[in-house]
Amino acid sequence: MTTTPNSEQLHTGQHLTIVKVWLAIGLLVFALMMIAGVALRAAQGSAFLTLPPDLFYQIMTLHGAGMVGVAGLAGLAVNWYFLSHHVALSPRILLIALLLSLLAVTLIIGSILIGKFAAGWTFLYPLPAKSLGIWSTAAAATFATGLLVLGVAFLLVYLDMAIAISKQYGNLIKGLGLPMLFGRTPLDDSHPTTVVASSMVIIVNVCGIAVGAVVLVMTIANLLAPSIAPDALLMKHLIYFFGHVFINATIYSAVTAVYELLPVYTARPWKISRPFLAAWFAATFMVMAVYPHHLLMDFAIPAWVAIAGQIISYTSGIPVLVVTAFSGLMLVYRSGIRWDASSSLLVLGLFGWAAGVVPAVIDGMIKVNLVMHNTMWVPGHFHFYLLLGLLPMVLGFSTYLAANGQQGKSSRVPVYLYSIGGIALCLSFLVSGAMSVPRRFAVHESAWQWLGNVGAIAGSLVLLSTLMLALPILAKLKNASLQHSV
Ligand code: HEM
Ligand SMILES: [Cu+2]
Repeated sequence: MTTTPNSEQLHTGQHLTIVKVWLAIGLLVFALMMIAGVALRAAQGSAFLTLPPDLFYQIMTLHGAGMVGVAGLAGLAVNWYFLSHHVALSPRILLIALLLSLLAVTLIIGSILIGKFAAGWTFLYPLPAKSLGIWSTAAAATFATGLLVLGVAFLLVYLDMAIAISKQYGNLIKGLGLPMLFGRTPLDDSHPTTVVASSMVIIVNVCGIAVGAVVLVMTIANLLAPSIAPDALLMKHLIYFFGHVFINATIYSAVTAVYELLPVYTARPWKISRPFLAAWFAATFMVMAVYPHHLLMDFAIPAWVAIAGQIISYTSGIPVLVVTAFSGLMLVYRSGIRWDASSSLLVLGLFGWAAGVVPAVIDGMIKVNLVMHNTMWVPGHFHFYLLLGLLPMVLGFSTYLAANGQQGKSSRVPVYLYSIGGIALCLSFLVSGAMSVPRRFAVHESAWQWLGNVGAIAGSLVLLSTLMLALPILAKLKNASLQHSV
Protein backbone atom coordinates (compact mmCIF):
# COMPACT_ATOMS: atom_id res chain seq x y z
CA MET A 1 0.00 0.00 0.00
CA THR A 2 1.30 3.46 -0.81
CA THR A 3 2.05 5.84 1.99
CA THR A 4 -0.41 8.55 2.86
CA PRO A 5 0.78 11.91 1.60
CA ASN A 6 1.57 14.34 4.30
CA SER A 7 -1.44 16.48 5.13
CA GLU A 8 0.53 19.72 4.99
CA GLN A 9 1.35 18.92 1.41
CA LEU A 10 -2.29 18.36 0.50
CA HIS A 11 -3.77 21.18 2.47
CA THR A 12 -3.38 24.42 0.67
CA GLY A 13 -5.08 27.59 1.86
CA GLN A 14 -7.44 27.20 -1.06
CA HIS A 15 -8.79 23.91 0.33
CA LEU A 16 -9.65 25.49 3.62
CA THR A 17 -11.18 28.63 2.14
CA ILE A 18 -13.67 26.74 0.01
CA VAL A 19 -14.66 24.47 2.88
CA LYS A 20 -15.18 27.58 5.04
CA VAL A 21 -17.37 29.32 2.46
CA TRP A 22 -19.27 26.10 1.97
CA LEU A 23 -19.86 25.69 5.73
CA ALA A 24 -20.83 29.32 6.23
CA ILE A 25 -23.49 29.12 3.52
CA GLY A 26 -24.61 25.78 4.92
CA LEU A 27 -25.09 27.12 8.46
CA LEU A 28 -27.07 30.12 7.19
CA VAL A 29 -29.34 27.89 5.11
CA PHE A 30 -29.88 25.55 8.08
CA ALA A 31 -30.97 28.53 10.18
CA LEU A 32 -33.28 29.89 7.47
CA MET A 33 -34.90 26.51 6.95
CA MET A 34 -35.40 26.23 10.71
CA ILE A 35 -37.43 29.43 10.60
CA ALA A 36 -39.58 27.75 7.95
CA GLY A 37 -39.84 24.64 10.16
CA VAL A 38 -40.93 26.65 13.19
CA ALA A 39 -43.59 28.36 11.05
CA LEU A 40 -44.91 24.95 9.95
CA ARG A 41 -45.07 23.54 13.47
CA ALA A 42 -46.63 26.76 14.76
CA ALA A 43 -49.29 26.60 12.04
CA GLN A 44 -50.13 23.08 13.21
CA GLY A 45 -50.72 24.53 16.65
CA SER A 46 -53.16 27.20 17.77
CA ALA A 47 -51.13 29.74 19.68
CA PHE A 48 -48.83 31.55 17.31
CA LEU A 49 -49.59 31.54 13.62
CA THR A 50 -52.04 30.49 10.94
CA LEU A 51 -50.97 29.76 7.39
CA PRO A 52 -53.29 29.30 4.42
CA PRO A 53 -52.92 25.68 3.24
CA ASP A 54 -51.34 26.55 -0.12
CA LEU A 55 -48.65 28.55 1.64
CA PHE A 56 -48.18 25.79 4.22
CA TYR A 57 -47.40 23.28 1.48
CA GLN A 58 -45.04 25.68 -0.26
CA ILE A 59 -43.14 26.21 2.97
CA MET A 60 -43.19 22.46 3.66
CA THR A 61 -41.70 21.82 0.23
CA LEU A 62 -39.10 24.54 0.80
CA HIS A 63 -38.21 23.23 4.26
CA GLY A 64 -37.97 19.61 3.06
CA ALA A 65 -35.97 20.27 -0.10
CA GLY A 66 -33.84 22.93 1.59
CA MET A 67 -32.98 20.79 4.61
CA VAL A 68 -32.28 17.65 2.62
CA GLY A 69 -30.16 19.61 0.15
CA VAL A 70 -28.17 21.50 2.76
CA ALA A 71 -27.75 18.35 4.87
CA GLY A 72 -26.24 16.70 1.81
CA LEU A 73 -23.96 19.64 1.08
CA ALA A 74 -22.82 20.03 4.68
CA GLY A 75 -22.13 16.29 4.98
CA LEU A 76 -20.17 16.46 1.76
CA ALA A 77 -18.11 19.42 2.99
CA VAL A 78 -17.16 17.60 6.20
CA ASN A 79 -16.32 14.44 4.31
CA TRP A 80 -14.31 16.35 1.68
CA TYR A 81 -12.32 18.20 4.30
CA PHE A 82 -11.17 15.06 6.06
CA LEU A 83 -10.69 13.03 2.91
CA SER A 84 -8.45 15.80 1.60
CA HIS A 85 -6.04 14.96 4.44
CA HIS A 86 -5.53 11.52 2.99
CA VAL A 87 -5.83 11.85 -0.79
CA ALA A 88 -5.29 14.68 -3.27
CA LEU A 89 -8.67 16.32 -3.99
CA SER A 90 -9.31 19.21 -6.34
CA PRO A 91 -10.48 22.45 -4.69
CA ARG A 92 -11.51 23.70 -8.12
CA ILE A 93 -14.06 20.91 -8.52
CA LEU A 94 -15.44 21.66 -5.07
CA LEU A 95 -15.79 25.29 -6.09
CA ILE A 96 -17.60 24.38 -9.32
CA ALA A 97 -19.90 22.13 -7.30
CA LEU A 98 -20.58 25.02 -4.94
CA LEU A 99 -21.53 27.31 -7.83
CA LEU A 100 -23.75 24.61 -9.35
CA SER A 101 -25.44 24.09 -5.98
CA LEU A 102 -26.16 27.80 -5.70
CA LEU A 103 -27.73 27.70 -9.17
CA ALA A 104 -29.78 24.68 -8.08
CA VAL A 105 -30.90 26.41 -4.90
CA THR A 106 -31.99 29.44 -6.92
CA LEU A 107 -34.06 27.25 -9.24
CA ILE A 108 -35.63 25.35 -6.35
CA ILE A 109 -36.44 28.44 -4.28
CA GLY A 110 -37.73 30.27 -7.35
CA SER A 111 -40.01 27.39 -8.31
CA ILE A 112 -41.51 27.40 -4.82
CA LEU A 113 -41.69 31.08 -3.89
CA ILE A 114 -42.44 32.49 -7.33
CA GLY A 115 -43.89 29.44 -9.09
CA LYS A 116 -45.82 28.27 -5.97
CA PHE A 117 -44.67 24.66 -6.42
CA ALA A 118 -45.89 22.74 -3.36
CA ALA A 119 -45.81 18.99 -4.09
CA GLY A 120 -43.30 18.20 -1.34
CA TRP A 121 -39.56 17.56 -1.71
CA THR A 122 -40.36 13.96 -2.71
CA PHE A 123 -42.15 15.24 -5.86
CA LEU A 124 -44.19 12.02 -5.84
CA TYR A 125 -45.40 11.27 -9.34
CA PRO A 126 -47.96 12.19 -10.69
CA LEU A 127 -48.55 14.98 -8.15
CA PRO A 128 -46.17 17.52 -9.74
CA ALA A 129 -48.33 17.39 -12.87
CA LYS A 130 -51.65 17.54 -10.98
CA SER A 131 -51.57 20.92 -9.30
CA LEU A 132 -55.28 21.75 -9.73
CA GLY A 133 -54.10 25.09 -11.04
CA ILE A 134 -52.06 26.03 -7.99
CA TRP A 135 -48.67 25.88 -9.70
CA SER A 136 -47.71 25.73 -13.36
CA THR A 137 -46.02 22.94 -15.28
CA ALA A 138 -43.06 25.27 -15.65
CA ALA A 139 -42.77 25.63 -11.87
CA ALA A 140 -42.76 21.86 -11.40
CA ALA A 141 -40.21 21.40 -14.19
CA THR A 142 -38.00 24.13 -12.67
CA PHE A 143 -38.08 22.39 -9.29
CA ALA A 144 -37.10 19.07 -10.87
CA THR A 145 -34.36 20.77 -12.91
CA GLY A 146 -32.98 22.35 -9.73
CA LEU A 147 -32.72 18.92 -8.10
CA LEU A 148 -31.02 17.56 -11.23
CA VAL A 149 -28.42 20.33 -11.18
CA LEU A 150 -27.78 19.63 -7.49
CA GLY A 151 -27.25 15.97 -8.37
CA VAL A 152 -24.70 16.92 -11.02
CA ALA A 153 -22.80 18.96 -8.43
CA PHE A 154 -22.61 15.96 -6.10
CA LEU A 155 -21.59 13.58 -8.87
CA LEU A 156 -18.72 15.86 -9.89
CA VAL A 157 -17.28 15.86 -6.38
CA TYR A 158 -17.80 12.10 -6.00
CA LEU A 159 -16.02 11.50 -9.28
CA ASP A 160 -13.04 13.53 -8.08
CA MET A 161 -13.07 11.67 -4.74
CA ALA A 162 -13.31 8.28 -6.46
CA ILE A 163 -10.40 9.06 -8.77
CA ALA A 164 -8.28 10.35 -5.87
CA ILE A 165 -9.01 7.29 -3.71
CA SER A 166 -8.25 5.00 -6.65
CA LYS A 167 -4.95 6.75 -7.30
CA GLN A 168 -3.92 6.36 -3.71
CA TYR A 169 -5.30 2.92 -2.85
CA GLY A 170 -5.98 1.19 -6.16
CA ASN A 171 -9.78 1.36 -6.33
CA LEU A 172 -12.89 1.93 -4.22
CA ILE A 173 -13.03 -1.74 -3.19
CA LYS A 174 -9.57 -1.37 -1.71
CA GLY A 175 -10.59 1.99 -0.25
CA LEU A 176 -13.41 0.14 1.49
CA GLY A 177 -10.77 -2.24 2.83
CA LEU A 178 -12.31 -5.42 1.41
CA PRO A 179 -9.00 -7.19 0.62
CA MET A 180 -8.09 -6.72 4.30
CA LEU A 181 -11.54 -7.84 5.46
CA PHE A 182 -11.33 -11.06 3.47
CA GLY A 183 -7.73 -11.77 4.41
CA ARG A 184 -6.23 -11.23 0.95
CA THR A 185 -3.87 -8.67 2.43
CA PRO A 186 -2.86 -8.25 6.09
CA LEU A 187 -4.80 -5.74 8.18
CA ASP A 188 -3.08 -2.39 7.88
CA ASP A 189 -4.42 -0.36 10.75
CA SER A 190 -3.02 2.86 9.33
CA HIS A 191 -5.71 2.65 6.62
CA PRO A 192 -7.84 5.73 7.40
CA THR A 193 -11.41 5.30 8.69
CA THR A 194 -12.37 8.30 6.54
CA VAL A 195 -11.26 6.52 3.37
CA VAL A 196 -13.47 3.53 4.27
CA ALA A 197 -16.48 5.76 4.96
CA SER A 198 -15.89 7.88 1.85
CA SER A 199 -15.64 4.83 -0.40
CA MET A 200 -18.96 3.55 0.93
CA VAL A 201 -20.63 6.93 0.52
CA ILE A 202 -19.39 7.28 -3.04
CA ILE A 203 -20.67 3.83 -4.02
CA VAL A 204 -24.14 4.18 -2.51
CA ASN A 205 -24.75 7.82 -3.29
CA VAL A 206 -23.64 7.61 -6.90
CA CYS A 207 -26.26 4.85 -7.27
CA GLY A 208 -28.81 6.93 -5.37
CA ILE A 209 -28.23 10.11 -7.35
CA ALA A 210 -28.13 8.25 -10.68
CA VAL A 211 -31.52 6.72 -9.93
CA GLY A 212 -32.72 10.16 -8.83
CA ALA A 213 -31.58 11.62 -12.14
CA VAL A 214 -33.49 8.95 -14.06
CA VAL A 215 -36.73 9.60 -12.20
CA LEU A 216 -36.31 13.38 -12.43
CA VAL A 217 -35.84 13.19 -16.17
CA MET A 218 -38.95 10.98 -16.41
CA THR A 219 -40.86 13.49 -14.27
CA ILE A 220 -39.80 16.37 -16.50
CA ALA A 221 -40.66 14.37 -19.63
CA ASN A 222 -44.12 13.71 -18.24
CA LEU A 223 -44.60 17.37 -17.37
CA LEU A 224 -43.63 18.51 -20.84
CA ALA A 225 -45.43 15.71 -22.70
CA PRO A 226 -48.23 14.23 -20.57
CA SER A 227 -48.63 11.38 -23.05
CA ILE A 228 -45.35 10.04 -21.64
CA ALA A 229 -46.92 8.50 -18.56
CA PRO A 230 -44.54 6.18 -16.72
CA ASP A 231 -45.77 3.53 -14.28
CA ALA A 232 -46.59 5.26 -10.99
CA LEU A 233 -45.35 2.42 -8.78
CA LEU A 234 -42.05 2.25 -10.64
CA MET A 235 -41.64 6.00 -10.16
CA LYS A 236 -42.33 5.65 -6.45
CA HIS A 237 -39.68 2.93 -6.14
CA LEU A 238 -37.12 5.09 -7.91
CA ILE A 239 -37.96 8.18 -5.86
CA TYR A 240 -37.74 6.41 -2.52
CA PHE A 241 -34.56 4.58 -3.45
CA PHE A 242 -33.02 7.96 -4.27
CA GLY A 243 -34.45 9.79 -1.27
CA HIS A 244 -33.62 7.08 1.25
CA VAL A 245 -30.05 6.57 0.04
CA PHE A 246 -29.36 10.30 -0.30
CA ILE A 247 -30.50 11.29 3.18
CA ASN A 248 -28.75 8.33 4.81
CA ALA A 249 -25.52 9.17 2.99
CA THR A 250 -25.50 12.58 4.69
CA ILE A 251 -24.90 10.91 8.05
CA TYR A 252 -22.39 8.41 6.72
CA SER A 253 -20.48 11.42 5.34
CA ALA A 254 -20.66 13.57 8.46
CA VAL A 255 -19.60 10.75 10.78
CA THR A 256 -16.06 11.22 9.44
CA ALA A 257 -15.92 14.24 11.78
CA VAL A 258 -16.48 11.90 14.72
CA TYR A 259 -13.85 9.45 13.47
CA GLU A 260 -11.26 12.15 12.96
CA LEU A 261 -11.89 14.54 15.84
CA LEU A 262 -12.76 12.32 18.83
CA PRO A 263 -9.27 10.76 18.65
CA VAL A 264 -7.79 14.26 18.82
CA TYR A 265 -9.85 15.02 21.93
CA THR A 266 -9.16 11.73 23.67
CA ALA A 267 -5.56 11.34 22.49
CA ARG A 268 -6.44 7.80 21.46
CA PRO A 269 -6.33 6.63 17.84
CA TRP A 270 -9.45 5.38 16.06
CA LYS A 271 -8.08 2.53 14.02
CA ILE A 272 -9.81 0.28 11.57
CA SER A 273 -10.44 -3.35 12.55
CA ARG A 274 -12.14 -6.31 10.85
CA PRO A 275 -15.49 -5.59 12.58
CA PHE A 276 -15.22 -1.97 11.43
CA LEU A 277 -14.57 -2.99 7.83
CA ALA A 278 -17.29 -5.66 7.96
CA ALA A 279 -19.80 -3.12 9.26
CA TRP A 280 -19.10 -0.64 6.48
CA PHE A 281 -19.17 -3.40 3.88
CA ALA A 282 -22.56 -4.60 5.14
CA ALA A 283 -23.92 -1.07 5.28
CA THR A 284 -22.98 -0.52 1.65
CA PHE A 285 -25.56 -3.07 0.58
CA MET A 286 -28.10 -2.65 3.31
CA VAL A 287 -28.53 1.08 2.88
CA MET A 288 -29.54 0.43 -0.69
CA ALA A 289 -31.64 -2.66 0.02
CA VAL A 290 -33.94 -1.29 2.73
CA TYR A 291 -35.74 1.38 0.80
CA PRO A 292 -38.92 -0.79 0.41
CA HIS A 293 -39.76 0.19 4.01
CA HIS A 294 -41.21 3.30 2.36
CA LEU A 295 -43.58 1.14 0.32
CA LEU A 296 -44.89 -1.25 2.94
CA MET A 297 -48.47 -0.09 2.38
CA ASP A 298 -48.34 -0.52 -1.40
CA PHE A 299 -50.37 -3.67 -1.82
CA ALA A 300 -49.15 -3.99 -5.40
CA ILE A 301 -45.57 -4.78 -4.42
CA PRO A 302 -44.77 -8.48 -4.01
CA ALA A 303 -44.98 -9.63 -0.38
CA TRP A 304 -41.38 -10.84 -0.40
CA VAL A 305 -40.15 -7.34 -1.22
CA ALA A 306 -42.01 -5.88 1.75
CA ILE A 307 -40.82 -8.67 4.04
CA ALA A 308 -37.23 -8.27 2.88
CA GLY A 309 -37.58 -4.52 3.44
CA GLN A 310 -38.74 -5.17 6.99
CA ILE A 311 -36.02 -7.66 7.86
CA ILE A 312 -33.20 -5.62 6.40
CA SER A 313 -34.60 -2.54 8.14
CA TYR A 314 -33.93 -4.18 11.49
CA THR A 315 -30.36 -4.73 10.59
CA SER A 316 -29.52 -1.84 8.26
CA GLY A 317 -27.53 0.92 9.78
CA ILE A 318 -27.08 -1.12 12.89
CA PRO A 319 -23.62 -2.53 12.03
CA VAL A 320 -21.99 0.83 11.40
CA LEU A 321 -23.92 2.42 14.19
CA VAL A 322 -22.97 -0.21 16.75
CA VAL A 323 -19.35 -0.22 15.70
CA THR A 324 -19.24 3.59 15.69
CA ALA A 325 -21.18 4.16 18.91
CA PHE A 326 -19.33 1.39 20.74
CA SER A 327 -15.87 2.44 19.58
CA GLY A 328 -16.79 6.09 20.22
CA LEU A 329 -17.78 5.34 23.80
CA MET A 330 -14.69 3.20 24.33
CA LEU A 331 -12.58 6.06 23.05
CA VAL A 332 -14.22 8.56 25.41
CA TYR A 333 -14.36 6.25 28.46
CA ARG A 334 -11.78 7.32 31.05
CA SER A 335 -9.85 9.23 28.43
CA GLY A 336 -9.90 12.51 30.33
CA ILE A 337 -11.57 14.05 27.25
CA ARG A 338 -12.00 17.81 27.40
CA TRP A 339 -15.68 18.64 27.08
CA ASP A 340 -16.07 21.78 25.04
CA ALA A 341 -18.79 22.73 22.59
CA SER A 342 -17.27 20.77 19.76
CA SER A 343 -16.63 17.48 21.57
CA SER A 344 -20.07 17.68 23.23
CA LEU A 345 -21.72 18.19 19.85
CA LEU A 346 -19.87 15.26 18.31
CA VAL A 347 -20.94 12.93 21.10
CA LEU A 348 -24.48 14.34 20.94
CA GLY A 349 -24.39 13.47 17.24
CA LEU A 350 -23.54 9.86 18.04
CA PHE A 351 -26.37 9.71 20.58
CA GLY A 352 -28.92 11.28 18.23
CA TRP A 353 -28.00 8.94 15.42
CA ALA A 354 -28.21 5.88 17.68
CA ALA A 355 -31.45 6.90 19.38
CA GLY A 356 -33.07 8.01 16.11
CA VAL A 357 -32.66 4.57 14.64
CA VAL A 358 -34.98 3.07 17.29
CA PRO A 359 -38.23 4.76 16.13
CA ALA A 360 -37.09 4.17 12.55
CA VAL A 361 -36.78 0.43 13.04
CA ILE A 362 -40.12 0.33 14.85
CA ASP A 363 -41.81 1.98 11.89
CA GLY A 364 -40.04 -0.40 9.52
CA MET A 365 -42.16 -3.28 10.87
CA ILE A 366 -45.10 -4.05 8.62
CA LYS A 367 -47.54 -4.52 11.51
CA VAL A 368 -46.58 -1.17 13.03
CA ASN A 369 -46.49 0.54 9.67
CA LEU A 370 -50.14 -0.41 9.15
CA VAL A 371 -50.92 2.11 11.91
CA MET A 372 -47.99 4.52 11.81
CA HIS A 373 -47.63 5.00 8.05
CA ASN A 374 -47.85 8.68 7.18
CA THR A 375 -48.37 9.74 10.76
CA MET A 376 -46.21 12.29 12.58
CA TRP A 377 -44.16 9.31 13.78
CA VAL A 378 -42.27 9.55 10.49
CA PRO A 379 -41.08 13.17 10.82
CA GLY A 380 -40.45 12.21 14.49
CA HIS A 381 -37.87 9.60 13.64
CA PHE A 382 -36.10 11.43 10.86
CA HIS A 383 -35.91 14.75 12.70
CA PHE A 384 -34.35 12.75 15.53
CA TYR A 385 -31.39 11.52 13.58
CA LEU A 386 -31.03 14.59 11.40
CA LEU A 387 -31.55 17.26 14.06
CA LEU A 388 -29.80 15.39 16.89
CA GLY A 389 -27.42 13.24 14.85
CA LEU A 390 -26.33 14.83 11.59
CA LEU A 391 -26.56 18.52 12.48
CA PRO A 392 -24.58 18.26 15.75
CA MET A 393 -21.83 16.47 13.81
CA VAL A 394 -21.73 19.33 11.29
CA LEU A 395 -21.91 21.98 14.04
CA GLY A 396 -19.28 20.16 16.09
CA PHE A 397 -16.93 20.12 13.13
CA SER A 398 -17.58 23.78 12.27
CA THR A 399 -17.10 24.88 15.87
CA TYR A 400 -13.85 22.97 16.01
CA LEU A 401 -12.62 24.45 12.77
CA ALA A 402 -13.57 28.01 13.72
CA ALA A 403 -12.32 27.96 17.31
CA ASN A 404 -8.62 27.45 16.64
CA GLY A 405 -8.52 25.42 19.84
CA GLN A 406 -9.92 28.30 21.92
CA GLN A 407 -13.20 26.99 23.32
CA GLY A 408 -14.14 27.95 26.87
CA LYS A 409 -16.45 26.02 29.19
CA SER A 410 -19.29 28.50 28.74
CA SER A 411 -19.36 27.55 25.09
CA ARG A 412 -21.33 24.46 26.07
CA VAL A 413 -24.49 26.37 27.09
CA PRO A 414 -25.92 26.50 23.56
CA VAL A 415 -25.28 22.77 23.22
CA TYR A 416 -27.50 22.08 26.25
CA LEU A 417 -30.23 24.37 24.90
CA TYR A 418 -29.97 22.72 21.51
CA SER A 419 -30.27 19.24 23.01
CA ILE A 420 -33.29 20.16 25.11
CA GLY A 421 -35.03 21.93 22.23
CA GLY A 422 -34.20 19.17 19.78
CA ILE A 423 -35.44 16.36 22.00
CA ALA A 424 -38.63 18.27 22.85
CA LEU A 425 -39.32 18.97 19.17
CA CYS A 426 -38.82 15.33 18.23
CA LEU A 427 -41.05 14.23 21.10
CA SER A 428 -43.74 16.64 19.87
CA PHE A 429 -43.64 14.73 16.58
CA LEU A 430 -43.36 11.23 18.08
CA VAL A 431 -46.14 11.75 20.62
CA SER A 432 -48.35 13.10 17.83
CA GLY A 433 -47.47 10.02 15.80
CA ALA A 434 -48.35 7.71 18.66
CA MET A 435 -51.74 9.49 18.76
CA SER A 436 -52.12 8.74 15.02
CA VAL A 437 -51.91 12.40 14.00
CA PRO A 438 -51.32 12.39 10.22
CA ARG A 439 -48.17 13.96 8.81
CA ARG A 440 -48.25 16.69 6.14
CA PHE A 441 -51.54 18.17 7.33
CA ALA A 442 -51.67 21.96 7.12
CA VAL A 443 -54.45 22.23 9.67
CA HIS A 444 -54.69 20.10 12.79
CA GLU A 445 -57.71 19.01 14.86
CA SER A 446 -57.99 21.08 18.03
CA ALA A 447 -57.15 18.02 20.16
CA TRP A 448 -53.73 17.80 18.47
CA GLN A 449 -52.86 21.47 18.47
CA TRP A 450 -51.13 21.65 21.86
CA LEU A 451 -48.42 19.44 20.40
CA GLY A 452 -47.97 21.95 17.59
CA ASN A 453 -47.55 24.69 20.17
CA VAL A 454 -45.02 22.65 22.13
CA GLY A 455 -43.16 21.86 18.91
CA ALA A 456 -43.09 25.51 17.86
CA ILE A 457 -41.59 26.57 21.20
CA ALA A 458 -39.09 23.72 21.12
CA GLY A 459 -38.22 24.54 17.50
CA SER A 460 -37.62 28.18 18.43
CA LEU A 461 -35.19 27.02 21.11
CA VAL A 462 -33.39 24.92 18.50
CA LEU A 463 -33.24 27.91 16.17
CA LEU A 464 -31.96 30.19 18.91
CA SER A 465 -29.27 27.80 20.09
CA THR A 466 -28.24 27.09 16.50
CA LEU A 467 -27.71 30.83 16.04
CA MET A 468 -25.78 30.97 19.32
CA LEU A 469 -23.47 28.31 17.89
CA ALA A 470 -23.42 29.45 14.27
CA LEU A 471 -22.90 33.19 14.65
CA PRO A 472 -19.60 32.92 16.55
CA ILE A 473 -18.51 30.30 14.01
CA LEU A 474 -19.30 32.68 11.16
CA ALA A 475 -17.43 35.49 12.92
CA LYS A 476 -14.33 33.38 13.54
CA LEU A 477 -14.30 31.16 10.50
CA LYS A 478 -12.44 33.63 8.32
CA ASN A 479 -9.33 33.51 10.49
CA ALA A 480 -9.46 29.81 11.22
CA SER A 481 -6.28 28.07 10.24
CA LEU A 482 -6.28 25.12 12.56
CA GLN A 483 -5.88 21.65 11.22
CA HIS A 484 -5.51 18.74 13.57
CA SER A 485 -4.93 19.67 17.16
CA VAL A 486 -7.01 20.85 20.09
C1 HEM B 1 -36.07 24.06 14.20
C2 HEM B 1 -35.97 22.90 13.65
C3 HEM B 1 -37.05 22.25 12.81
C4 HEM B 1 -38.41 22.38 12.88
C5 HEM B 1 -39.23 23.24 13.83
C6 HEM B 1 -38.98 21.52 11.85
C7 HEM B 1 -40.34 21.37 11.60
C8 HEM B 1 -40.91 20.60 10.61
C9 HEM B 1 -42.31 20.41 10.38
C10 HEM B 1 -43.43 21.02 11.22
C11 HEM B 1 -42.46 19.58 9.32
C12 HEM B 1 -43.78 19.08 8.71
C13 HEM B 1 -44.26 17.87 9.47
C14 HEM B 1 -45.48 17.25 8.85
O1 HEM B 1 -46.60 17.68 9.15
O2 HEM B 1 -45.34 16.30 8.06
C15 HEM B 1 -41.14 19.23 8.86
C16 HEM B 1 -40.86 18.39 7.80
C17 HEM B 1 -39.59 18.06 7.39
N1 HEM B 1 -38.40 18.45 7.97
FE1 HEM B 1 -38.16 19.67 9.57
N2 HEM B 1 -37.96 20.90 11.19
C18 HEM B 1 -36.77 21.31 11.75
C19 HEM B 1 -35.50 20.88 11.38
C20 HEM B 1 -35.22 20.02 10.33
C21 HEM B 1 -33.90 19.55 9.98
C22 HEM B 1 -32.61 19.93 10.70
C23 HEM B 1 -34.06 18.74 8.89
C24 HEM B 1 -33.02 18.00 8.08
C25 HEM B 1 -31.73 18.16 8.14
C26 HEM B 1 -35.47 18.70 8.56
C27 HEM B 1 -36.02 18.00 7.51
C28 HEM B 1 -37.37 17.90 7.24
C29 HEM B 1 -37.91 17.12 6.16
C30 HEM B 1 -37.13 16.31 5.13
C31 HEM B 1 -39.31 17.22 6.24
C32 HEM B 1 -40.34 16.53 5.34
C33 HEM B 1 -41.05 17.44 4.43
C34 HEM B 1 -42.13 16.65 3.72
O3 HEM B 1 -42.87 15.90 4.38
O4 HEM B 1 -42.19 16.76 2.49
N3 HEM B 1 -36.15 19.48 9.46
N4 HEM B 1 -40.20 19.86 9.67
CU1 LIG C 1 -35.78 4.97 4.35
